[in-house]
Amino acid sequence: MNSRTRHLLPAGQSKEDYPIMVLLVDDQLMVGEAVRRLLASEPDLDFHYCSDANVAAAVAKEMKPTVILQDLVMPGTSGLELVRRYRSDPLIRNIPVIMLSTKEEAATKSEAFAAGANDYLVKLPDRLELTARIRYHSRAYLNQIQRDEAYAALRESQQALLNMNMELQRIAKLDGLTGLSNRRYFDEYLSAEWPRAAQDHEALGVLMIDVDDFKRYNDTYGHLAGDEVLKAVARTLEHHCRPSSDLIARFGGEEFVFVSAALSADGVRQLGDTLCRAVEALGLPHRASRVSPNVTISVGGALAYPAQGGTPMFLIEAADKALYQSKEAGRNRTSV
Ligand code: GH3
Ligand code: MG
Ligand code: MG
Ligand code: MG
Repeated sequence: MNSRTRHLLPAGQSKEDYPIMVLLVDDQLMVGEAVRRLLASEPDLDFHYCSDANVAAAVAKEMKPTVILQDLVMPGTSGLELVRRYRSDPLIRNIPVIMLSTKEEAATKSEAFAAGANDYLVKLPDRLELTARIRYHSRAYLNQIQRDEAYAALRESQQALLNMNMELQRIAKLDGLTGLSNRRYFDEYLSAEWPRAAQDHEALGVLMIDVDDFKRYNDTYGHLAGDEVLKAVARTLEHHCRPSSDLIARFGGEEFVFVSAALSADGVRQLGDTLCRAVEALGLPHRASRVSPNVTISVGGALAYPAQGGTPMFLIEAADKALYQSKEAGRNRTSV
């Protein structure tokens, strides 16, 4: 039983134990008594009576009957007007309405159906016919609620699947340790950025970033401490990444890669220097390092103009060569 049915039926009721509930709206108390007597011998029918047209809609909303027997001619608000009122209220608009009237003209009946009535009986109807129609309309109504409920549950589970799918797609792009984009997403991103930059006649800058003497770090402080260093370095690199033009990813192991569509060759070098200084300034002790008492990185940068040809792979290889030069030249520096 979901929220939808709970709001259509009174609290705590399920469809199975929900009796057929009849609400008679008729200004004549004698009619009210007569219908009560007609239905008294039907144990599955729960009878309620309202003589005041002004409160009928409110009573229906409160009671949520499975069928409304609606008098046609009432002082003040007419029966047709009341039917229209039920139909305009989302909480009760689907409750079936059987019109009760002394009028037998086809035109009157036609008008009642046009206003939204489901059925029309001439007063006072025969007990067998009245109860048959009450049961028929109530059952149809309760079945409709059940279909709505099943449909809502289906929609809910479809939405849950969609959400799960979106979450999986998001996670599939991320590196588990650092939360940065992973290698797979980096490759995808660069393959898409390349033709985009070619079309816009923009340059693409790539910086390969590698933690210095990291094997020695692990050997000295342990692999778990090494993981913490990778996370701290990742946060620092991420800090310099502008989402509108840049992507920072974990390339693999202790290597990261930065790609930017907003850099000149000078910009690549400056960004590399900034990143080197920022990581060293973290002050993460590295007593086994041959470079510095703190953890440092080396950076290799390269710039390409995709409009002039080439491939993303050449750009990465160029940055990798520059990184090798930084390592050769003593580490904790940038080469372009
Ligand atoms: P260099 O300055 O030349 O880069 O020396 P290096 O020791 O950093 O380079 P090397 O390639 O010899 O070693 C890289 C080390 O990074 C070895 C490997 O165990 C470690 N490493 C790679 N991935 C991880 C990781 O996810 N966590 C930890 N703690 N260590 C990692
Ligand atoms: Mg009347
Ligand atoms: Mg390495
Ligand atoms: Mg290294």
